[in-house]
Amino acid sequence: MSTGYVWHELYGWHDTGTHGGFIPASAKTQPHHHFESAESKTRFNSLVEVSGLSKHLVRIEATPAMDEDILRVHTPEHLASIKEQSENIRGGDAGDGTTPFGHQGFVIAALAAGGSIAALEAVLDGRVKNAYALVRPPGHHARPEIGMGFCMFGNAAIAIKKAQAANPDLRVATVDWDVHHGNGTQAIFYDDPSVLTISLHQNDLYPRGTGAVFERGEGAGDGYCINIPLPAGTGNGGYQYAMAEVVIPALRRFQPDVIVVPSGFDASIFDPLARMSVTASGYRIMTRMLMDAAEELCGGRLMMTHEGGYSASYVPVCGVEVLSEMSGVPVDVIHEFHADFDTMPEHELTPWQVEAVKAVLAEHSL
Ligand code: 3YP
Ligand code: ZN
Repeated sequence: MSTGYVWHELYGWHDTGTHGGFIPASAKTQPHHHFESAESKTRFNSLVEVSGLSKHLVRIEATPAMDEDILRVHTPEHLASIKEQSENIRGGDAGDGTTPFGHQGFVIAALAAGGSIAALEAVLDGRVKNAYALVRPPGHHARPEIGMGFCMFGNAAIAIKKAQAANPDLRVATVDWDVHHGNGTQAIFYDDPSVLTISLHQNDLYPRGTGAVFERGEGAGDGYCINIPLPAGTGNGGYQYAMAEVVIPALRRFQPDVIVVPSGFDASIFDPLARMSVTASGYRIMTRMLMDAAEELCGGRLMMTHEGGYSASYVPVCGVEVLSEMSGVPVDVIHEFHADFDTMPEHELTPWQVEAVKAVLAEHSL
């Protein structure tokens, strides 16, 4: 069966303005890109085309999320604030001062949430076996009342809530492999036992002070939130160990109907915003592991929705490797230079990575 793919040109038009990274441009900071610029994503989409993958994928059309979809996750105040600032010719900020958007930014943010919705619906309808929504702006940091960390609306959460509105019995597991903590998705489902949220992230990178092992859900949701903070420097070996020891057993215990992956490629070895060392082949292997789990547990149903990843040259390679694995369509995008990065010493599992994973196993009796 087939793999769905979402991209819309407007995702490349989400305007984060001129910054020095995330510092606003000024007489002290020469205007340059915001970290969350379009480039890594437009180049990912370009490589999907040029690699030949796109003709084997099922295009899924993104339509804007409706207000009622956004309001299943966000407060009316947050939605109103985005809409209002969106009218401003200079746009605005989604809440934390580092999440800028341009004039009519609401339209693009609603389309990003809508892309995640469309991809999840296609998987649940059985139109496709699995799907990748290459959306922008990202979503996993957005909390009900505020946007943050480059995220305006919680794209994955909005898609999940909409699917559950149509089918109240739907059990969803999220496996967030973006290098940052999926704090927004976590907060939205914190007391909800129907959605298991798992986040693998660099320990205490962003947001600071969230994503510790002891954050495990509350009330009826206690135990249905699993945080896997990994030490800086973790490479393919540490990630695969965490997947095999924690993620896969937790998925087996939960028995989801579908797996949703907030997918950032900022744990990659070339990312400027984090200090991990995952390579494109590492992402491919993690994809295989999730596909096998999905096959075993939920008819192969797997949806990925794009989050971070800031290496304009490497994100496309990681992304296309993931899509190639998901679709079973071979691609030839790995330059021979990449082999060197797959054999670096940081891919070996270390005792302190084992410690970090064991702490999660103990917390969750896995
Ligand atoms: C947000 C502000 C500082 C770090 C940045 C992280 C954005 C991201 O990729 N989140 O997944
Ligand atoms: Zn990230």
